[in-house]
Amino acid sequence: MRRANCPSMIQPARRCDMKTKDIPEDATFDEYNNAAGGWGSVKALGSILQQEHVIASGTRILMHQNKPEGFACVSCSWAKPADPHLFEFCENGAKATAWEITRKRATAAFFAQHTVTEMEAWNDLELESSGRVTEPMKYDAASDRYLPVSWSEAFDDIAAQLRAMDPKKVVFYASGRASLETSYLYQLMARMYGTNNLPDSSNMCHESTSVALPQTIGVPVGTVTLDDFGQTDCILFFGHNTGTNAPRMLHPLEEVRKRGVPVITFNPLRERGLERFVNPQSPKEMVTPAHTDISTQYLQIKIGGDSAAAIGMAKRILERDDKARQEGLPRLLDLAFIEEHTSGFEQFADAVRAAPWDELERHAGVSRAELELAADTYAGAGRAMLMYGMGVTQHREAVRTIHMLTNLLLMRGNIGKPGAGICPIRGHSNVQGQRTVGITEKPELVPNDKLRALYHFEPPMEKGLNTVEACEKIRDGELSAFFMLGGNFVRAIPDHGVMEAAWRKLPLTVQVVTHFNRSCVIHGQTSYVLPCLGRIEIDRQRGGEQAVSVEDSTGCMHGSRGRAEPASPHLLSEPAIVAELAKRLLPFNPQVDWDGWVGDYARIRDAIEATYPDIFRDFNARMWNPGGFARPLAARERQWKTPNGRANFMTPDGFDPDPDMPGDAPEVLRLMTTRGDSQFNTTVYSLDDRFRGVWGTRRVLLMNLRDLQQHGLAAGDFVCAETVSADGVERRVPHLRVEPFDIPVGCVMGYFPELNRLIPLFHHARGSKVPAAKSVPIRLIPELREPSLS
Ligand SMILES: Nc1nc2c(c(=O)[nH]1)N[C@H]1C(S)=C(S)[C@@H](COP(=O)(O)OP(=O)(O)OC[C@H]3O[C@@H](n4cnc5c(=O)[nH]c(N)nc54)[C@H](O)[C@@H]3O)O[C@H]1N2
Ligand SMILES: Nc1nc2c(c(=O)[nH]1)N[C@H]1C(S)=C(S)[C@@H](COP(=O)(O)OP(=O)(O)OC[C@H]3O[C@@H](n4cnc5c(=O)[nH]c(N)nc54)[C@H](O)[C@@H]3O)O[C@H]1N2
Ligand SMILES: [Mo]
Repeated sequence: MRRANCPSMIQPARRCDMKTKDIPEDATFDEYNNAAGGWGSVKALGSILQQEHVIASGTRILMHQNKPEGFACVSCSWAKPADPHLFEFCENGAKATAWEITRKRATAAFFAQHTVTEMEAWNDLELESSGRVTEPMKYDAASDRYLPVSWSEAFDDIAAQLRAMDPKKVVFYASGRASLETSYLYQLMARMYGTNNLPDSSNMCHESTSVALPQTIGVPVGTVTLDDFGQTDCILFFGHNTGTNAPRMLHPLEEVRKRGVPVITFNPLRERGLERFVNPQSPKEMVTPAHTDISTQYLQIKIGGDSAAAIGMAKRILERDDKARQEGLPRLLDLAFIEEHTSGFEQFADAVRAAPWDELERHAGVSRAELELAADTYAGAGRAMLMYGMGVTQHREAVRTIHMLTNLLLMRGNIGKPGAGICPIRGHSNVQGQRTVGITEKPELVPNDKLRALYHFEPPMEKGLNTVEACEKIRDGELSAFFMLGGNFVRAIPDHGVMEAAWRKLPLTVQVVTHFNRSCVIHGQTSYVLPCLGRIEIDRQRGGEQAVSVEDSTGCMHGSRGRAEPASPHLLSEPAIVAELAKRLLPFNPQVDWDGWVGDYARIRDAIEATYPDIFRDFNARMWNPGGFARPLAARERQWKTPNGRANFMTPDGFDPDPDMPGDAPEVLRLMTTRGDSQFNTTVYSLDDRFRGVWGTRRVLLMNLRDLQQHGLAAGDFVCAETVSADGVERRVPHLRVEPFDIPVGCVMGYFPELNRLIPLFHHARGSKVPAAKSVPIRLIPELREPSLS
């Protein structure tokens, strides 16, 4: 591309003296013209099985994925149908499986070869490519290496250190992968120890949902189940990259589309999976050029434009409804529903009527005509569902946006009837379930009476720390220990520059993991890495082979039985790790039979049922129901567990999606940090992002051609990205290649976690404290090229 010489060109605030070097030059960019799924998926599946050396075993194991008596996929949390396909897994689920059952091993010999300082220079892919950790390890400062340690020594020391600490200064984090059984034991241990410091990955993910929905419809989770797909007349789809992050959902979407049902998508990027899909399981589609068009209307809104888009649609519906009323025609609003079930409608409607169209268009980044068309399609549908992902939840005003999306549904009575509802698409395979069984920092969400009665202890009633609050305390040197049940916390959180430095000062860090990752490299003063069985592995305990259970995005609980031989004979299961620590940490309590629980997980499920009888009735029997069993959800029955007992319309208190974004500075761009096709969160399988045509690099910023030209940049140039913030902290990521992309003007896309250094810790959602990873104000500083590279 030629360097444009544009008169209105933005002059960089200052030049960067940084020179671009050490950049692998094998990165390529193209336009991906194929559909999602199809032969591209089959090819990708073959290469990951080969990469992890598990072609034969992987293929055998995959046949059990998401099947009755098989294992629940460790990748996304999408629903598992009662009548699974022959291959009830997607390309990315298969990648996650291959990664877990890999033949690569990070043994004691591996750790003897590499100092931790040396591994600090490794990227996420290089770190986790070391394979499965095979035995417990402890950091040794003298040799700067992780050395093997026995399980009992590790548990004794961790317990002794924790006992000497103030429980309020200890955090028990969980990533959303651990089973219901592990999660229940984990929260119980933390509470008996004396803390509600139980943040989980949901604090970086759908906590905006867990805050917003109880206020509007009185439930913390979505109301849609798989059955609703068969009965819906319209789907509104906000801020989710389905082809990559929940590909199995493309099957019900495909079925919906085959019935001619409209799907209206709101996303700054034209995500391939939401445009075209070839079902790899359909022989006909695989051998013909056939594909299914998923979206019938695609609104390429600006980053953060969702509230304005929803209000614009609501405005159109009100305008048409007002007219219908005057003319005595059928109304667009579901007046009976609004009257009988809701509160706050008039105030909401007044605010929407008063919202100026030009403001809405400016914030949404799409035209009034586009919003009106979307509204008309929606209003023409009897039953509609609304789905959304991180494009909605990871914003400063995410809670307000979810309120606005819910308003849109309530206007037409689209909650609590078949084929209708709201569907937050959760991330981790059991992130919703962990919250259900008590992993939360909010004591009011816990059945404390039940815990008291069952275990004869006084649960702590003081609010615990969520993810951002825990980070603030670590930054300020106020915490003593951080225990991680899964996850790669240090890498997943914002503000790497500030947080990595602070993390090293923590007296104790403990990580229960399958793979060595950056949070093991950036460690506390005493640091343990405790390797556990993965969910795909056979879990043998005293009472025989054990099964676990998870809750999917649609509130259905499923059993899961591991099928692969464990990666090492020295691994412990997650319930065993929690129980062994709890036994040493807590005073003896005859009400709590840690050993009995670990010997037979069915007894943990009995305890879960005793604690949550409404949700988990007949748990042990029903967990094997085909399709799982659904938790009761009041909103589905049009019962509203809100403070006022009604479904609540929420009045918008503004349209601006991001108070941190300087409105009058044209050089400031709005950055979304998002996932590529070859990663599961911070686990990076390869450097490619097939659907976006990015190959061989993750150090890239994709931007509108006009922005490139305005910045005097050409495709392939390198820049340093710098956060615009007033707190005086310099946040920069150098050596990023810029490429033109189909994205609205002013918006930029880049990858998580490489760009997390740019997100200030204070830049989080009002109300839910989810880091606002999708709207970071940045400016670009051009880099000089090394003569050899130019
Ligand atoms: N293969 C794979 N599967 C996964 C994961 C993974 O890493 N890999 N991670 C799991 C987890 S924990 C989670 S939380 C989910 C995440 O799944 P997603 O919710 O899809 O998360 P992201 O990959 O961050 O993609 C965000 C999407 O929102 C869009 N977007 C960004 N900003 C906006 C905005 O302002 N408005 C709108 N309307 N759209 C916007 C982006 O273009 C992108 O399509 O996936 C889960 N499944
Ligand atoms: N900028 C930006 N930041 C983000 C996001 C974003 O979109 N943008 N998304 C946020 C979201 S939604 C999330 S959920 C977080 C998640 O971010 P992460 O913490 O990265 O998520 P995980 O996939 O849980 O963590 C990966 C690690 O889990 C360990 N692991 C894998 N399987 C198991 C197991 O069975 N048991 C145990 N104990 N450990 C296991 C492996 O060692 C692996 O290194 O990142 C958040 N951070
Ligand atoms: Mo997530």
